[in-house]
Amino acid sequence: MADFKRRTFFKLGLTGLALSIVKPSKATELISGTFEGKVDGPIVISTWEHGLAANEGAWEVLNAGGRAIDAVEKGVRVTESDITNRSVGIGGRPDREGHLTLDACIMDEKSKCGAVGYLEGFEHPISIARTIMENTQHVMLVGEGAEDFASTYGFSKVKTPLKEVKDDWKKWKKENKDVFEKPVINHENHDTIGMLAMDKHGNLSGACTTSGWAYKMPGRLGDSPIIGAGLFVDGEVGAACATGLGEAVIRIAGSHTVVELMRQGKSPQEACKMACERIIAKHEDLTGLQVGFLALDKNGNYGGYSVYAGFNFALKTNEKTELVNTGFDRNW
Ligand code: SD4
Repeated sequence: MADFKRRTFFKLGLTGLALSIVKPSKATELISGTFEGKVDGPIVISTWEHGLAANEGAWEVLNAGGRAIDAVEKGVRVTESDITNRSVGIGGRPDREGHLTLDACIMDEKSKCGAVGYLEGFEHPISIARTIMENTQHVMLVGEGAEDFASTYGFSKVKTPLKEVKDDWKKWKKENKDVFEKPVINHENHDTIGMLAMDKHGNLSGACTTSGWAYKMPGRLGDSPIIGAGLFVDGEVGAACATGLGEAVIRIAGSHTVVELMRQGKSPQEACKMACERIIAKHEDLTGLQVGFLALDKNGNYGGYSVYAGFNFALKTNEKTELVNTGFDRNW
């Protein structure tokens, strides 16, 4: 399944921002589902192919009758520890100055949530986000404050970026001297893991974690650590998460929008589609502007949708282990 995704890069004419896009996936033997469905019993869905391994981690908890919040934390930790993954966790790509800064958030069925942003030198931002959720009156800590908090709570430091990632960055810097000296935000690839789960008690939770936009401007936060943008859970309605160009997701409070549409009676897949349509309506130039949403409602209905073709998600239930292509608005 190597070379599953290919990416190319375009510039957004109007804004001058250079944006990343995620190109269509090739079919694999694992793609056998439809992009919407319903299950009884525990379920976990997560973004992209790396979600397959992450779902297995989450499933250990769900299958043992554990809580959705524990499942999503355990699940995305698998991806955070995967040093071959260049868009999540310790293997991620750095910002334009060479600092790998990580963003994550987590939310449970009771609207308890925690988030961490611009975190450098820790392997598991998702667990730090959960520790913030459970041990402070705050929702989000960023930068040095978050790092001090993590150290206080016993998280150990790791050295980032990895040598091979640093070498890539040096090469990028050399080849993009103009961009580096006059930053216009960057133009590299990025994916994220967003995960949604429902446990056997019907409780929903979600997690989202990323290294964000590769070679981003220092200080940039995307949607992934922002509750309501990269992730939103309402235990009485459903849960949603996002991947793709974070700035576009933030502009429409994407995951919150999806959950509110489900509250109004839309199916998860319809809600994801409508959120994509809103993004399309709000952006004059959609060149390379890929965003994908996943959603799961409290009745076990799930779905996904993306602006461009090529977004997929991993699904795991008692009956199924699948990688599923979502519906989309347009081809590349
Ligand atoms: C971000 N939304 O930082 C994240 C990156 C991502 O697929 O999801 N890429 O904007």
